[in-house]
Amino acid sequence: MNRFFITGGAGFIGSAFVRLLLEERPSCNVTNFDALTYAGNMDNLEGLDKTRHQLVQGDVAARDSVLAALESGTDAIINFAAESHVDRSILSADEFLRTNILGTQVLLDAARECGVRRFLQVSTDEVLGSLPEDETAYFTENSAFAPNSPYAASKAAAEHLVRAAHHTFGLDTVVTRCGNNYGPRQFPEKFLPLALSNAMNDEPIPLYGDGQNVRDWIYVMDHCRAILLALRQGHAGAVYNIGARNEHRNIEVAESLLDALGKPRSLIRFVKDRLGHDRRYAIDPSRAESELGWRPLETWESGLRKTIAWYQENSRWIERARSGAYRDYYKQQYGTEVGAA
Ligand code: NAD
Ligand code: TDX
Repeated sequence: MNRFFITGGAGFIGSAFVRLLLEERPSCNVTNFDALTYAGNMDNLEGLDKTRHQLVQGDVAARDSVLAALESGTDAIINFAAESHVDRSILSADEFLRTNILGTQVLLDAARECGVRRFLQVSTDEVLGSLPEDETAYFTENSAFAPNSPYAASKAAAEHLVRAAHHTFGLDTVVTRCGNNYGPRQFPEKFLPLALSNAMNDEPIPLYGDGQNVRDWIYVMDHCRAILLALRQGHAGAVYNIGARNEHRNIEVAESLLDALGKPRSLIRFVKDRLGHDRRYAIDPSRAESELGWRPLETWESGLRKTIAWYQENSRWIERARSGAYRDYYKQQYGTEVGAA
């Protein structure tokens, strides 16, 4: 495989994947198809080899734009494009349905029409709902779907459409389902970069509810390496759960960040809980480990160290991300201004 059509490649995970691909495959060519929404960031593409990477601004739900950008001879579509933030889906779900569901179907149709060899859907553990706080319960590839937020429901619908394209039309598809990513270039609406950027500025960290919800954290490049392996070695029609066996309660994450920055734990503020807040996510990645030979390279400690260092060295990136429309969203979500101590 040498010609890749990557959607959402200006976002957090997509841009990390483009970087990895250009490094790992010196002769590959990447079309990066991205609508450049609030979450798409040209800064994320700085320094990439322009001779092998072309950004095309376009909407995955617009059939004509997708077909115009998708060149014949494309080997694989990797679909990262999505509205990705749960809290925004609770405020308004329309864009989630359009991008995440209609957009996925448009891409599946285009893949068939243009003879693309493989379609990889980047999905999420959230399609499986919430686990009890019992450490022996894990999400497997056979767990039942139980999406609880509009975001999760839209990603579940997208997965069903991918499954249907494989079953009905024989399209070669692979689905990867990952947990909570963290690392460089994550938009500071998500918990970890929000907590980190607030703490760096001596601003409070808003913790929803009792702060005891559990997430299974993975360093973004480990997720991207798993996607690359699934693309190359995954079975047609298969689903792979990707997780680093790294569960932490939200309060522990906040405390780890504050301790690493030498900031007081008094910066933690308990705020109103998220509606329908899933209690625990935990992934069993055995299939990815045995079939793909995948293992995470970063520990929680090394991943956090790299992430904190990146945000400390890239204050201009954070300032730009925390300006403009972000300020309106922050006020609506938290009832306080960005920067309010
Ligand atoms: P992100 O919000 O940082 O980036 C999304 C990208 O998609 C942006 O560049 C945006 O401009 C683009 N986009 C949005 N709507 C579009 C449209 N209509 N047409 C074309 N491009 C559009 O998201 P992320 O955190 O990088 O997540 C990437 C993918 O991984 C998503 O599909 C998400 O559901 C999935 N995922 C994310 C996580 C996580 O922890 N962030 C975990 C598991 C799965
Ligand atoms: O201000 C906050 N305070 C807080 O306590 C925010 C934004 C979040 N939280 C909590 C909610 C969650 O329990 O932190 C946890 C993580 O929240 P998010 O970063 O919003 O992630 P989550 O809802 O778990 O979903 C993420 O993982 C799966 C991604 O955003 C999804 O795109 C991915 O599919």
